[in-house]
Amino acid sequence: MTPKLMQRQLTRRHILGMAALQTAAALGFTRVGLQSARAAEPAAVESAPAVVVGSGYGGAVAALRLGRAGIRTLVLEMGKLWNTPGSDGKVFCSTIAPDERSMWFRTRTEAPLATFLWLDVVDRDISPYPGVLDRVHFENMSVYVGRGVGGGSLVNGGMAVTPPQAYFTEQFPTVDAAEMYGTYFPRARSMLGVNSVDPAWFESTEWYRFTRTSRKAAANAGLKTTFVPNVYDFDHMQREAAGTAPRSALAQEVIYGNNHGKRSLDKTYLAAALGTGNVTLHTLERVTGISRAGDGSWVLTADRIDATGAVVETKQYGCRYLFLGGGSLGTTELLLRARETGTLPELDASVGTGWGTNGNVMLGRANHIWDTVGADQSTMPVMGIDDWDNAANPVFAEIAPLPMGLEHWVSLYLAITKNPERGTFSYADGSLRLDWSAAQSAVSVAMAKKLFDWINAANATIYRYDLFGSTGKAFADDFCYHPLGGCVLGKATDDYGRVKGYPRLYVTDGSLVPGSIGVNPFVTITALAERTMDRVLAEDAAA
Ligand code: FAE
Repeated sequence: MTPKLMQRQLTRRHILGMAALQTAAALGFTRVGLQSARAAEPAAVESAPAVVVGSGYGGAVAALRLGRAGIRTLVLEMGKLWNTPGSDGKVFCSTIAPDERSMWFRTRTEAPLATFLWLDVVDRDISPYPGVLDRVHFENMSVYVGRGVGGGSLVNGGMAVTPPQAYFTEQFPTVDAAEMYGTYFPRARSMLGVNSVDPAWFESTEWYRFTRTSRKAAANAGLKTTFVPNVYDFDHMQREAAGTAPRSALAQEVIYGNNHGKRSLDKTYLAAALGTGNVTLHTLERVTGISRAGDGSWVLTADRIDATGAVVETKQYGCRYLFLGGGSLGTTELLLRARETGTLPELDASVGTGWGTNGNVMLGRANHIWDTVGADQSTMPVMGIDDWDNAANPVFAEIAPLPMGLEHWVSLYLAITKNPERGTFSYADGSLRLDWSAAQSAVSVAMAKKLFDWINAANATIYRYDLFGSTGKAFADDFCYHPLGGCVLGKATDDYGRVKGYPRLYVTDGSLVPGSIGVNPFVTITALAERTMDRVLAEDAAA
């Protein structure tokens, strides 16, 4: 096949995959595949050569590469397929008017910024529903994760950052960095649809005034800022600004989903995976158990839930190859449960260890009255303060939006610090526990504080104490966006994500990353998954 013909075919298949996702959503199917686009609901696939758990970055890469290799694959995702408009004509709700679609089975939203001027004006009462954003609570840390076809890609800020090679090598000493930076990072960026804001538009548009104001404050402190690519389509964003395209990033949409513009995984990897014709997707099915049959094949138990969260069916699936892409929390929980309940007793002792928050800390600064941030703010971050090379206090701080539709003079940041602390998961009494102390979070806070004390001193500004609850704290030290680790590459698995002790069981998601990667993590997770799939398909397909 000529490259041109191949490209045309792939595009056609990609379009078929998108059509399958759309048709299935419109008809309310919980099973999606090319068959369901053509005919009525297909027969259930109860066994397949390969099963993928979860449809975030790790799961989506696995599904596409298996499908392209001609291997019939079933993807099980506990969240919904987000493609059907609600009564307001929109698939997702905005951050300022959240409804039941916003959060995973809650009676009230739990936004990262809990208060404004110490007032409880941000969160709203909602009806329980399989909404798109979850906040999973542990004793001293809560973790935000996406739920739905596309996982975290549905709710994240789209920042598509490749880590500095030196730090990647520090974190993954046994991985060939030249191959990662020469092959897998470029492949991941291209597949994810990474692009960059036009610098001229950035300098002139009201929508990024907030970023320019933060850049000025950093420059006053002698600090370097850097543009950061994103998967949001910046041509679309410019058309939003011009009034020629429907608004999403410019309409306060992000953590509860974007109705337009964002190249989330359902538009990229997953559409292409379904387009191969070999991949079927079941939604609202939560895998609860993994065991091994006598012939060495895998047996999965899954609960199918309805929109109220009630379990309507408990199903069993069989497969020869099992890929875990449930994310740092989801995959670690499944493996720990299997080890502790004795269904996979040989799992390595390191399963559940090496977990970190990527050093996440959120904070706000109060600008002077003349340093406005603008009432109009794009929800897609495009710049970071890059002080990672400062060996005494390495920090990379994303300049985050706070789009409230009014001027509030707040500069918001998500700092990624080089916190060496690691947490450990355990599984007892049917639930996952995280051993992570407030003192471990305090390490991240101290590093963020050092950088931002410096910025405040250089600008004669102060922190905002009104954003993270009524206690008046300046640093959000009790939640993270970047859970990493729990099933670390080279420890719980071999150097390619093959789980130790169990042939044909693989991990492809953020649980492989040892707690920290120094930048926003999804490009790294995607690139590592691409590397794993290349190796596994070349070596294990006949196993
Ligand atoms: P993930 O994307 O979480 O996917 C796991 C999937 O598995 C989910 O769809 C789950 O519902 C599903 N699942 C879990 N357990 C089960 C089970 N037992 N049965 C069936 N399904 C299951 O995993 N990162 C960036 O690089 N740039 C950003 O700008 C950025 N912003 C963020 C903003 C927010 C608000 C949040 C929450 C995260 C952000 N992140 C960002 C982090 C990023 O989204 C995250 O690292 C990746 O999504 C992790 O990818 P995984 O494949 O590990």
